[in-house]
Amino acid sequence: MMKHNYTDAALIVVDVQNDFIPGGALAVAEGDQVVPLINSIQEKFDHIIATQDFHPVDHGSFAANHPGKKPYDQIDLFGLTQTLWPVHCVQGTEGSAFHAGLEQKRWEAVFQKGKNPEVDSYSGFFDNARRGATGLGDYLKDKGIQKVFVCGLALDYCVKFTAMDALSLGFETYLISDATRAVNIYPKDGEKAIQEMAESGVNILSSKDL
Ligand code: VGL
Ligand code: ZN
Repeated sequence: MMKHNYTDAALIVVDVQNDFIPGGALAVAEGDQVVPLINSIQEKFDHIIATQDFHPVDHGSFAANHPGKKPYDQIDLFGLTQTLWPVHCVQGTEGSAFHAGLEQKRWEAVFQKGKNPEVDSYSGFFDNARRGATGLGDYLKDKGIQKVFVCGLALDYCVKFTAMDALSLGFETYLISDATRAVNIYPKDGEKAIQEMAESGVNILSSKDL
């Protein structure tokens, strides 16, 4: 694997927040294991951006807001199929905070998402209906970024959607496959996500190849 030139590259650290860490409300198995790895990966990049899942307590993706429904059920939410989640990453709570061991000193910006109660937002760029943009795409273009490297949580949701949107916006897109973990509601969801990304043109690499 060729070593990269990072002047026109950005690292996007997706949703490394307490609620996605073992012990959190929507725990991702081994989610804590990406933290030291992401800290060392950050040293390679001049541009580091983070995303933060940041829901109001009345968010439509929470099973608790749909009487009779339970987490991981699917519903129609204003015309889109929505997987229902445990209450997680509520604005201002400890669960929404970044993991305490995650290095944040060199972050340029944090893009919050999932604030509209009527639509979920897995991607750091757009909500799931693609009605609203966070500004991340324009931010990266304004900085002259051409390559986007994605890591964080969770592989089968927010990491995948962020990488796919980066690709659709014309960025050369890379998944750092050892710096992410999957929710795996169904076994192999993580593997399938990698396959789907690879087939779409996302470059899959390991942190040792950076
Ligand atoms: C995520 C489910 C719900 C994620 C966020 O960060 O992958 N997954 N909200
Ligand atoms: Zn969420």
